Amino acid sequence: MSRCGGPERRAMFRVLCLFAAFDAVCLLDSGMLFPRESPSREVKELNGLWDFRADRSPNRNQGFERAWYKSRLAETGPVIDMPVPASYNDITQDPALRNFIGWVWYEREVVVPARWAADEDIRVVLRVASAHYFSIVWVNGVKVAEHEGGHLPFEAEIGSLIRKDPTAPCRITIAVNNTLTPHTLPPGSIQHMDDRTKYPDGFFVQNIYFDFFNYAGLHRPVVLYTTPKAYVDDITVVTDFSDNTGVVKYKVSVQGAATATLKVSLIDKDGRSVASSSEPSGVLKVVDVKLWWPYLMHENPGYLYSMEVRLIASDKSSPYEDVYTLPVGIRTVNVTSTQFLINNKPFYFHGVNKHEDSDIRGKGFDLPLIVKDFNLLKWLGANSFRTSHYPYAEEILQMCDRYGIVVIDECPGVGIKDILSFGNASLAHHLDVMDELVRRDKNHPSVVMWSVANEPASEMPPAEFYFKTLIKHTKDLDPTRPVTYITDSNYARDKGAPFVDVICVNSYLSWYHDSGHLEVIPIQLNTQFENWYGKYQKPIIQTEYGADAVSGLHSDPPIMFTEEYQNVVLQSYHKVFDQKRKQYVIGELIWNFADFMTAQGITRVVGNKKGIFSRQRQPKAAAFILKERYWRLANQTGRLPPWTKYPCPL
Ligand code: BDP
Repeated sequence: MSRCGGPERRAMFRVLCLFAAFDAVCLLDSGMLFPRESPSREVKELNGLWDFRADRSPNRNQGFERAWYKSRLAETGPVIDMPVPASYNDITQDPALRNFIGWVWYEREVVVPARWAADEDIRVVLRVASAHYFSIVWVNGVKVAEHEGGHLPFEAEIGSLIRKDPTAPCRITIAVNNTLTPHTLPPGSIQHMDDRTKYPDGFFVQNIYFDFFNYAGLHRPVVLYTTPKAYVDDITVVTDFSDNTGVVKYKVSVQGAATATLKVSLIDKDGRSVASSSEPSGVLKVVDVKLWWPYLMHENPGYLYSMEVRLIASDKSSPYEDVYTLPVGIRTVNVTSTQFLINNKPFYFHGVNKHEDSDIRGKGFDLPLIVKDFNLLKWLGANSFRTSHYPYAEEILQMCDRYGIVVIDECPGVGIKDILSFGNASLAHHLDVMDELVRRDKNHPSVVMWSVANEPASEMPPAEFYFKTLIKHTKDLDPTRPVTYITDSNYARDKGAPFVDVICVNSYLSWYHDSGHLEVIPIQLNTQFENWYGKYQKPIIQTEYGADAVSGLHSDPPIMFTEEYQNVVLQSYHKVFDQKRKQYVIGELIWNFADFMTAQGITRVVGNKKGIFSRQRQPKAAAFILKERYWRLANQTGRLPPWTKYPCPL
């Protein structure tokens, strides 16, 4: 099983970091490079239909008792078709599966190319990009991996198992359990209802403290990929520039070779090599550098070089060669007491909060939806988003890199409300998750800040130690990016704010408080900003604000849940933002980009309706208000070429 290490490794890791900040990110015990094809690597996607069965036994344990992984799933009971990637919840007509809690079983037989099995010098790696929440993986009945956490990838090398019987099909079984406990991220709890006058036998519910549906299953691609025995295991880049010379500090880690020769080349978009080295770590200098700029801040946003790492290992008779190519954007990020600087220029976040969420697929990875969303972001003039409330698919971050969309990368620390979730077990897991997140996303130029949590109960006494430790750990992992968490607590009682680099505040004025009273927004929002800035003198992002609006519901004068009310809430906030962005407010992210599914409850009408687009990505009136504003802001705060002068050409 390949996971970031436990407490001992972390202790060692922290000590080392004090001495070598740059090395810090390289010390995770193995890399998690995105699987890419290259002359030395093949990728085989296992997306498609898998056999599926939910374990409906009372203790949800029959699959283990009867060892469902030992033979074909269809031999131990009924199976249904389940698409991968997708959440399983909305695929069938069965309400029990929609709301299922416990183990579900996926299985698929794969034909492995004969040469993969024949060649002992090929590593065959099984990679699961996201299985929510806890998973166990078997290959031909042998357990190969176990992973906790629903949003980050894990891998297992399975070459030796395939070689045991190269002619047999390779049967992959994945059991996934969506049960959340006070120590998982996000936390939850199971409540058994034992009053038999009210509830049927065995009745229990999953309590969650976050506002989105707890979709589950194999959410992102499952792939097999190969590398040679000696291979590039990880690459870390940190970039800088001075005048017009770009600086790429890099470190390559190699596995499987006692001795190896490396060739590292940085190649520009025209295919020219602009710098090279043969050292495993070093500095590449790029003359006349083309910096990575955010969308609408430069006429050529999202410029990426390719770092080609070529490894030749010759510890055997025949040399191995491995080639891995990493996209690299050269940019810097800095924070002052009033500004967020990208490439030393003030950057104002005008963007959105999103969810991975859509009809039928739930949280399943879906390229048509993803590309549509990027087209909507461009249309809107949004330059940024936050991955509320968990890490998104790597393919989404790759698009952000290419489009120049700036990302606040959030871990699944949402709904940390219970005192039990501030204990040592929770903190240890939270540190592990940050290890995994930074390991996966450290090289994306689009990622400019880490968010370690959303709206925790940060006024509770243990929050001080918890966030001090967590934020320090994250800074040790990556000294190059600011770290924050998102707060909705009171500025005077918030225990973690002293440790964050940027204050990120959520507020729902005239919605959850003073409902219907739009007139309170200017005064209360002004007070909110003055209080936070007055106490901490750190720049502030309004990371959430908004109001539910049911598409097509109208009322003038505006009343709650109509498109008009949502408009006025937004416009009232905008007036205050326009005053405060001259001082220390450095961004505004609307809640939410699109309507999304939630648990059922009396405040949600088939989900949360605070989207400026419907769940089907059709605009509400608010989308046009925001579009007008964002393009205007881009013209005032960005450096746009004449062709993008407002009104936008789209
Ligand atoms: C915020 C949460 C977000 C919710 C939103 C809302 O961060 O997850 O969806 O409130 O209530 O507090 O719409």
